[in-house]
This record gives sequence, structure tokens and C-alpha cells, in this order.
Amino acid sequence: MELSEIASALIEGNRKRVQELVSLAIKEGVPPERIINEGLIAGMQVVGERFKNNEIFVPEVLISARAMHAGMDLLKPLLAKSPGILKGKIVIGTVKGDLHDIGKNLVAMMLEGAGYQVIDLGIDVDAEKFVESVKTYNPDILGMSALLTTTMPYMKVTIEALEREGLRDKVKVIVGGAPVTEEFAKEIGADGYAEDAGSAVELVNNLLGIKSA
Ligand code: B12
Repeated sequence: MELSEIASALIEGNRKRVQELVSLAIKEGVPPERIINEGLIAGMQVVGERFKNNEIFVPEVLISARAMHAGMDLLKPLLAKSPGILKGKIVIGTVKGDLHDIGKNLVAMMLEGAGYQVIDLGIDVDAEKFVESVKTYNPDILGMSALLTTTMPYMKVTIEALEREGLRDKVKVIVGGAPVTEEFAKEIGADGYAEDAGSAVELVNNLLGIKSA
């Protein structure tokens, strides 16, 4: 089968078909990373372009997003390694005001697959909740995701809250999401930025001084 068929089914928002095709690809032995990149993400990219050009609207995007989640659910168990020795602990969330979670979920999945314990705070997470989670879980890394230019600045609000609480030195902060850039990450005082889920794993390995497999 062609992985572009998965992309097409996702673009059509055909959740059942996405599930069938992802299952088939798994059976055929296609590596999960390829199914994600060349199937699911490739499809979501087209959805993004059409949304931007006003060819489709929020309801259609939501239907495709659901199809994407359905596909990711099938791949998650394949990415998650057996919980042997955990390499580190990561708290992740989408910042306040922002409901986009597909990219954040992918990053969480890939990190779990790479042997990290991931605590996912979900979407619309305010600074107080991020701060509380650092106190509660004492993670090595705090990851924030933002997909809107209007919610991006909230990453800085969280970093400032960590500083106020005297927690900034206890945790490395990483940021990501489509509008976020390396430059922006530096500007707000984050420790790292990655443009996709694969690079997020590399980034975390580097920050914690762990050699990539
Ligand atoms: C799907 C989607 C939605 C879905 C979200 C469903 C869901 N459960 O997530 C729905 C329909 C709900 C939605 C709503 C809205 N959306 Co929307 N949405 C998108 C869309 C099409 C795709 C996003 C996506 O999932 N991409 C696929 C994933 C895999 O990519 P990703 O998120 O970038 O993540 C990767 C990297 O960025 C990185 N990464 C992500 N997070 C993190 C975190 C860390 C720590 C690290 C290291 C890396 C990292 O790794 C990920 C994996 O490789 C984008 C278009 C786009 N080009 O991004 C618009 C887009 C983000 N949305 C947009 C808009 C305007 C909206 C709405 C305001 C629309 C409206 N009028 O209501 C609302 C806002 C709702 C809200 N308050 O959040 C705009 C934002 C414009 C802007 N400049 O801010 C975009 C860019 C579309 C556009 N061009 O107009 N949306």
C-alpha cells in the first residue's frame, strides 16, 4: 500500500479508513515513524493549507483531527517501549488559550517511545498549573506547545512564573509548535526549541546529556 492513501483518508476525514490503512501498514511492517510522517502528518499538512486558504473550515479540520488521533492511537503502543529504565521525566502541555493538541501529543508519544516518562497536562494549561506540576512531579524537562501567534507569548508568562517561584533552575524548559521559532525560544529564555517530534527527542537527549540511540 501507499502511505499517501492514509494522507488522503485523513484529508477526507474518513476515520474508519484511516484506522484500516494504518492497521494495514503496521501489518505490512512499515515503521511507525514513516506511517506518522508520510501518512498522518502529510495529510494534516494539506488540511492546514486548505484551512489557511479558506477552502475548508473548523468542522472539517476537527473531523480530520479526530481521524488523526484515531491513527495515532493505533501507533502509540508500537512507539512506547517497555518501561525499563526511564531516562527522565517530562511534563508537557499546550498553553492557556490554545486547544491544539495533535503536535503536543505526537511529541509526548515520541518521547515515551524514546524511554521517557511523560506527564501530559493536556490543553489550555495556565502558568499556575505548570508551576504546580513542577512542584509535584519534579520533572527534568517542562515542554510547552502553542499553535497560535496569540498564545505563544504565554510561554514567557509561564517562564516568569517559574522564576518567581524560584523553580526556573530546577527544570529545563523546551518549547514548540508551528509559529514558534528558535529565535523566539531564546528571546523568552527557554532552554530549547525543536521543530518536530523527532527533533524534540534529540533536543531532550542533548539537554539531559543522554546519547541518542
Ligand atoms: C488541526 C487544527 C485545528 C483543530 C485542532 C484540533 C486538535 N485537537 O488539535 C481545531 C479545529 C480545533 C482548530 C481550531 C482553531 N484554529 Co487551528 N489549526 C489546525 C491546523 C490545521 C493543524 C495543526 C496540527 O495539528 N498540525 C499537525 C501537527 C503534527 O503539527 P504541529 O502542531 O505543528 O506540531 C509539530 C511541531 O510544531 C512540534 N511541536 C508541537 N508542539 C511542541 C511542543 C514542544 C515542547 C516541542 C519541542 C515541539 C512541538 O512537533 C510537532 C510534531 O512534529 C493548523 C494549521 C497549521 N499549519 O499548523 C491550524 C492553525 C494552527 N489554526 C489556526 C486558527 C486561526 C484556529 C482558530 C482560531 C480558528 C477559529 N477561527 O476558531 C481555532 C483556535 C482554537 C484555540 N483556541 O486553540 C491558525 C493559527 C493562525 C495564527 N497565526 O495564529 C492555523 C495556523 C491555520 C491558519 N493558517 O489559519 N485548529
